[in-house]
Amino acid sequence: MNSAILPERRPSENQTMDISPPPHQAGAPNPANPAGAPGGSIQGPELSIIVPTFNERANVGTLVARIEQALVGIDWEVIFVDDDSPDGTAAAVRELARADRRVRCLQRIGRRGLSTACVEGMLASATPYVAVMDADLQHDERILQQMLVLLRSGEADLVVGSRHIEGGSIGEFSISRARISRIATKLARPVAGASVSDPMSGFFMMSAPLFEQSVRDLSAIGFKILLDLLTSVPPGTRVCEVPYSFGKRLAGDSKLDSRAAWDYVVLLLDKSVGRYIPTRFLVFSLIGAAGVVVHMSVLAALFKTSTSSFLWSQACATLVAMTFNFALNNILTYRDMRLTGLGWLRGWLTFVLACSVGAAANVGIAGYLFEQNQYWALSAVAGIVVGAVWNYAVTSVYTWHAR
Ligand SMILES: Nc1nc2c(ncn2[C@@H]2O[C@H](COP(=O)(O)OP(=O)(O)OP(=O)(O)O)[C@@H](O)[C@H]2O)c(=O)[nH]1
Ligand SMILES: [Mg+2]
Repeated sequence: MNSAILPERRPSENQTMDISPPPHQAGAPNPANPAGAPGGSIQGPELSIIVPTFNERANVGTLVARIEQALVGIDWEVIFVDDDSPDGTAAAVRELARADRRVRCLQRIGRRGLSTACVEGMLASATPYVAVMDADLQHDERILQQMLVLLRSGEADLVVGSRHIEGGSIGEFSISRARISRIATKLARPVAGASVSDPMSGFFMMSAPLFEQSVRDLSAIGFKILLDLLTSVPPGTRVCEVPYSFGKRLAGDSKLDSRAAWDYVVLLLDKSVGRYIPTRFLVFSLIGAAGVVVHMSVLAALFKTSTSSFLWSQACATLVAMTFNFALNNILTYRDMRLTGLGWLRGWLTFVLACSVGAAANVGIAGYLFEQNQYWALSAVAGIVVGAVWNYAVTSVYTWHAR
């Protein structure tokens, strides 16, 4: 078992320092893990196990049976959070729930997302301790007892199931996946800001009060809820790691794909620079910069290699670059509110209109500043910043209806 105390973090916008518990002293009551919380006054279960599911029908029965075996003597419940899986996972869970009141199903319609599923599952529980584990039996349920003991004793506020400490292993990862996992873990460590060896783990247990203190700081983007939590818990939080071997998926398919990789990049951005600049704005600006390259390529192709006039080439290049920017923003920046069908067309139109005004503002401001100070580069940058902020602000409201 490894343990670490999370260092001080720079408070993010909506984090107040007042709620931070002092570092826990052995023998003293720990505010993040109140002594006696699991004691006699608790009538309901002591531990909720949150299991996010998407197309895991074939695994849920075995998982419940294994949890039952592993948690003999502990009052537990399991909350499956299912995103309306087409394979009927929610129905299978309800079938189990009819025979066992410890099994619950939270079915979300029209939603996807592992992190948000975990957060909403934890919010649906009322137990003093909550755990998160996958449905496909890759997480070893036999360490749940040990995790709970560490929380009960006050030795830890958050216990991570780790594949990277002595006694743990990544199991039968292919060489390429092991390499990707190593790189992702390296990228995560500075962001997590703690000496946790497996911040990418999806298997952990924590005290409910600690979750309540952290939930409003979570990004809840993508797959990596533990990394998100590690950067959101108050300073002084005690983190322990318990080793386990990552198993083979019992049945069903992996949901790890390129979208999960992109979500991971966005989560890292959100947890680092996102404290200072909105992550969506950052991605929007990067795509805008890529749009400049597209614009120049189209302009060069039309103007240099055909008989098109400069103005006509410039107009075509502008429209192509705007369409490119819109399409990419729709796929990446606003992945969670992607427009399709007629909505896509309407969105494109509002985007082009908004960005045309943005371009006029850009040129107007840059021109005015240049007249005033003659610093051409500075004037141009100021124009670009104003145009980008305008484009972002207006399209977020009128194109994607983001709140
Ligand atoms: N509710 C919900 N659960 C999800 C979603 N995506 C994945 N899951 C669940 O999250 C858990 C982890 O997903 P996996 O596909 O097993 O990811 P992984 O374990 O990192 O990858 P593999 O080793 O390939 O299995 C599983 O229980 C999935 O069913 C989602 O969008 N919504
Ligand atoms: Mg899995």
